[in-house]
Amino acid sequence: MSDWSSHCCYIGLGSNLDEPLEQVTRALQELAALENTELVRASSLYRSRPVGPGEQPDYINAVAQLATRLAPEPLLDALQSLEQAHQRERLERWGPRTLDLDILLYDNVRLNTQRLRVPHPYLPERNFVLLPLLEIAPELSLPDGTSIASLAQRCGNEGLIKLPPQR
Ligand code: A4P
Ligand code: MG
Repeated sequence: MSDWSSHCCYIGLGSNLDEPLEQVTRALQELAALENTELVRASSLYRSRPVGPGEQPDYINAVAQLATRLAPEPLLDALQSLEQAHQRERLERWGPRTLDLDILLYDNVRLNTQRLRVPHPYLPERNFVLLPLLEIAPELSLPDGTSIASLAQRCGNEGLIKLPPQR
């Protein structure tokens, strides 16, 4: 679907509750099935140490590249419906969750509205986002020209384990 009306975007997936490997694997299939959207590429799955409050289980993270005709807000609506379908409950900020779907990048668009900030504000400091991104898009840069490779190098790979392909 890579025609003039489709947009290139990157989605961050994360889960640390109720069989996280299955949550993320299923979410990748669900992204592929979204209306007006194709899954172009998916990273490996990564196990990561939690960033956030208290004791929480490790996360499974991944990044997906989509080609979509959805504008950013309708895309966010679609992602939030998927989160709801995974029985996501919003209990506390950065707390444990069955599925978190973040729009990391959407073409070279910059948005800063109440509902949507793109590029995702924490992208530059999170290795569990940067290393999967680097795996599927090694030449990628932020809208301001900063390369993902340079950010990934700065973050390092502490607490992050790339998992072998799932059967
Ligand atoms: N929102 C704004 N911009 C965006 C965007 N680019 N993509 C708004 C998606 N949503 C965006 O999100 C709150 C609101 O953010 C949404 O209603 C949407 O309008 P949320 O998912 O309900 O809340 P949250 O996820 O708890 O907060 P936040 O600040 O989005 O947290 P993050 O950044 O998603 O981080 N540790 C590891 N190892 N791995 C993880 O994946 N994830 C988090 C959550 C914390 N620690 C983690 C991980
Ligand atoms: Mg989120």
